[in-house]
Amino acid sequence: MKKPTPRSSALFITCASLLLACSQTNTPQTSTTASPGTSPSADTSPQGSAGGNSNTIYIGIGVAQTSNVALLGQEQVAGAKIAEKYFNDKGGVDGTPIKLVFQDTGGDEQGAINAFNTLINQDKVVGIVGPTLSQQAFSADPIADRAKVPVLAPSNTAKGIPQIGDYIARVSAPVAVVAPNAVKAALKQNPNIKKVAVFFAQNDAFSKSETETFQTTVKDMGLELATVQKFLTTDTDFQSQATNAINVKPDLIIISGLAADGGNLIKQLRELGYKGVIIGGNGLNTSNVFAVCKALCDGVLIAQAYSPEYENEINKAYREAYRAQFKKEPPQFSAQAFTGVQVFVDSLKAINAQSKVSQKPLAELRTNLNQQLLGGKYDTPLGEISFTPEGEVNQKEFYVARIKMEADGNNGKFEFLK
Ligand code: 1QQ
Repeated sequence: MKKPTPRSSALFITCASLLLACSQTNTPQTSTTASPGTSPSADTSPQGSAGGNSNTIYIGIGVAQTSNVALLGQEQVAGAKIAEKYFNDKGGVDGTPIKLVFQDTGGDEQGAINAFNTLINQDKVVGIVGPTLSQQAFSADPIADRAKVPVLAPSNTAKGIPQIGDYIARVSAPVAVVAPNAVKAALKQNPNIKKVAVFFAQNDAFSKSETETFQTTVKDMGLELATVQKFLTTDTDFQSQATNAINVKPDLIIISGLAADGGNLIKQLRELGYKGVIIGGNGLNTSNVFAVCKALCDGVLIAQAYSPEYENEINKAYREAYRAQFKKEPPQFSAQAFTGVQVFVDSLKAINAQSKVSQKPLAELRTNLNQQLLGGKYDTPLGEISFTPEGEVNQKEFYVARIKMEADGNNGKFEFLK
């Protein structure tokens, strides 16, 4: 298994220091994660067999392994790999191992479309966990839906994702239920907050959806929405928008964007002298922003759909495995990717109890799997979850964390608020 540290530091150098180069979307590369010869596209199993061959079940992981979006996607790869080992150590699907097939989506729509097509047609996976962004899901998911391949969105939180089609469900709770928790926490921290400035990335579907929720929440809570500033996820210079916002003297600034842009915006707001509370949205929900805003990330509030401290057996096992490998607490995006793999595995086991998964034609198995997963209940690292018939996740517990940076700005962590 690849060591995570060199990979993440390489990513940091590429993405955090060379933001301009990195913000251009890379052409997706063939995954280096599926080792040559074991990739299902290279195996000799008969066409149409059950998501691989009778000895292995293939599950697709189509997330961002390159581009700035990999700041989020690399955490998904980590969570999915922990799930693969965890479930295979437990016997896979009643003795048949699972194998994850990784296809890099890069950061844009075309990359996600290419990865999904490869997973569906070449790798012949039973289902797909992916893509990373809602912006990608709105383009790639319809392809899986038309091919009748179940998709579990591990991190797509925009409004409208489960409604893309019958084969699309998500384990990532929508912004509409997660984001308002951060505004409540900000008011608890500072009850004198009155004026709010909101920022959002206008070229990203998730950011547009999340800002709608934030703006509605602000108004519903009787706060003044003093200004709304727009930017692009590819921007690195926020001087004019930051100055516009600071000029209205806000007590709270709320940012809906992604990790590199969001981190830079926080940094520039603080450098320009803003001292009030900052809320970051889900796109900033990664310790990879620490390298961008360093000590200036300190204090930022971010709502969470996962807590490492959640008490159940599977979270304990997942948390231990993650900490052993990465020497830090597991992040939300890893937990959600783990959960996506888990829902597929648990559902495959339930199907297998009725009739042998390994003997089903692939098309039939994909359809059975979609029906089965929508009807189940799952005890996951996110807590107990289930789905509405449309594929929306039912989840009970949400949290808010505050970024705590060490004074030198080199290390930090998410502290969960009580
Ligand atoms: C979405 C998101 C992103 C921030 C996930 C990485 O929530 O695109 O829906």
